Amino acid sequence: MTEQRVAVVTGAAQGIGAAIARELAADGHRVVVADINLDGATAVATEIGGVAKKLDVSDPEQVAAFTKAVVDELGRIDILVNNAALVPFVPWDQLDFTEWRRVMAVNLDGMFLMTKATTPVMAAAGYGRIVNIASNTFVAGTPNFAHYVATKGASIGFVRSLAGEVGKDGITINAVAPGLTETEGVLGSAHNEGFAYVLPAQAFDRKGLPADIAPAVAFLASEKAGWITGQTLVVDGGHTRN
Ligand code: NAD
Ligand code: 4PL
Repeated sequence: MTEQRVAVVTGAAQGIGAAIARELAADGHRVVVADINLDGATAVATEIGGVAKKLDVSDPEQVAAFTKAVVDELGRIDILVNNAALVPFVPWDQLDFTEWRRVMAVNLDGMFLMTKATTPVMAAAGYGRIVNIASNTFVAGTPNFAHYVATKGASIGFVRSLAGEVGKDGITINAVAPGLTETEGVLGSAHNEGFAYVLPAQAFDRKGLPADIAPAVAFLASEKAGWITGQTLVVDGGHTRN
């Protein structure tokens, strides 16, 4: 096995983030399970021998305190997975500026704040792996959450632009774009009905699961993926083909 790394996964109390935390732990890394839901984060961290931290990624002060605490306690941050996001279902007629800003704060401000706080730590070590969790909705143009799809397209643009700036510091930054995946969040929302149109478009006739997404993230977070940066890997059972 390769050297043990410290990995931060945001929004890792459940769903895709929890599966990524499990996968990175299975690869031998020390995983910080960060989430606004501390109870859920603690359950995942206990299961995988990681560390749970309460964190709202949209709050600059919390992000600063979190980053300092991780570096003080674990000494380094080698891997950052920007997974935390709001996944709303809001048709255009009902989308107002308050709802727009709410989603931008978590999905975009959170990605910016976490990346901004972490890249100096990685640069000092001359090594880093950043993976943004985007979505295949940016490819498919899925309706009923234009604000969300805008944030996922933005996360891909961010990866493309930043890759060239952080390469000199040994840092790669890539995106993984999942398709519709059966998570707690999806099960509790109208997105659960989306499987009816997604399954016939996929190459495989079953629902995507969090464990289907995590290996792609773990690969891009590995030392082996060091020649890959600025890219987006769609992981959606063939639903979209870009
Ligand atoms: P989910 O709603 O099941 O879980 C999201 C987690 O993020 C929760 O534990 C929640 O507490 C946490 N969170 C929310 N706001 C936060 C904040 N401000 N700070 C820290 N943590 C916060 O979501 P999911 O379905 O597992 O989605 C995870 C990621 O995958 C998201 O980026 C989502 O956009 C993306 N994605 C999901 C699907 C899907 O179909 N499930 C498809 C494509 C992309
Ligand atoms: C195809 O990212 O990729 C619904 C909800 N349908 O969040 C997503 C598809 C959803 C998706 C997503």
